[in-house]
Amino acid sequence: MLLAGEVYFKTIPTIAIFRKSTLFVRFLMKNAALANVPKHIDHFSKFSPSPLSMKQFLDFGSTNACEKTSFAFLRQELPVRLSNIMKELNLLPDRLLTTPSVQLVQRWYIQSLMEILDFLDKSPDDHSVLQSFVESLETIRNRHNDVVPTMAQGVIEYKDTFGQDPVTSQNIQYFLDRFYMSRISIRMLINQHTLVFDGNTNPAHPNTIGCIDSLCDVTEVIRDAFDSAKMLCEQYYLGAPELELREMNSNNVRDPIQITYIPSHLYHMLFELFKNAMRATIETHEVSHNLPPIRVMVALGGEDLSIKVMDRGGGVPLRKIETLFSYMYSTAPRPDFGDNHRAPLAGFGYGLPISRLYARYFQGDLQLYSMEGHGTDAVIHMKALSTDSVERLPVFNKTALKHYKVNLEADDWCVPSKEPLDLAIYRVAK
Ligand code: W6P
Repeated sequence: MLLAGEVYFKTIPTIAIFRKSTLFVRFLMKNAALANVPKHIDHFSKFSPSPLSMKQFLDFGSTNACEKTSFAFLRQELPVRLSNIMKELNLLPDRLLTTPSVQLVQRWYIQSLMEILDFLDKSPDDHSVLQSFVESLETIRNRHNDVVPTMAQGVIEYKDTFGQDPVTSQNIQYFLDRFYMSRISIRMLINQHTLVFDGNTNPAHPNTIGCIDSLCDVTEVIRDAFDSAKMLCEQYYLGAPELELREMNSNNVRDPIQITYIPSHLYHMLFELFKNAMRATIETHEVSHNLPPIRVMVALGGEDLSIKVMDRGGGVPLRKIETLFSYMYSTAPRPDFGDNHRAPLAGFGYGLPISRLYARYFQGDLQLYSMEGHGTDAVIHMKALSTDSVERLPVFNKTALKHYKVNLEADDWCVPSKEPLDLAIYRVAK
């Protein structure tokens, strides 16, 4: 192929030769860069990611820090976070790693890593460098928009070929929880940098820096999320339960409940919980005329801010609660919703496990307490103090590595037998 090209060059005008050869040189350089990627991943994965606190995020957006500082931090920290998780991606079982979907995601990560590494030898004092950095981050963010559905497709491809079993499900759960947490954190860094340094401040929200609101009005977000879920619910079911909201600010009963938080993350979690609560309520009260309301309790203490969403939707047996958070058991091929069959309100995709990751990302949690026969309480716990709100990040180390090694040892809990034990064989002669 190369020889044929050389022969061809001789017969075409000089300008075309020049163009062809630059393209060829670029092709060679791109491949050289690609060949060095594993070395870079090895290098950057030796560093632990540096978790940021809410205060540090806010400082990057105020007078304490400047774009140059943020640039210098990100061109190191983004490769560290990318490389740490790329190491784990590489440890997935071959049967999953080699699916077309997972291969595609892996190429996106490699491409994005290379684009950021390009900035390592550039000067933070050059204004055009800072500008093209913002543009690169925006390109990278868009490239990774569909990571979640693409990985879900990979899991479907795996299930179609190999079926599902508890061990694989557990391994996929371990990996995807860490992978999506890493993704949430990387997008957070990118969003903060691009929002803060695109030159516009948001006059409607003077308390916001990037996507963080230092006075996030929790009650307002609850009402917004409820109203959106209610609109969807009314479209599907021609009715929706009402909201009954109570709040308790133990610090000062009269004060509104406000914390430093990312309103979009809180909205995402609440919207998901409300959709589930509404679906359960409607589906267990179809015949009855009055639906029991969804009751929400918000409590602010000295350490925690908790939100409990209570439905009377019949509940879920304890055995099935874990599967609500399972990536393997909750991925089904998206049904082809025709004109008169719409997507169900809730229960498809990764809504709950990813909502739990949003809660955990800043040291909180999301838990379900259900009573089959009655209803479900879903609780979001968040840190009330911005000093406690620090990113919770996966790190690739020996402990993580162990999780990817096949464990052939027997479990340390008995497997319950399906057959009742025949006590006759233990009967002793008198
Ligand atoms: C249910 C199942 C569920 C999941 C998440 C939140 C609320 C509910 N209610 O029945």
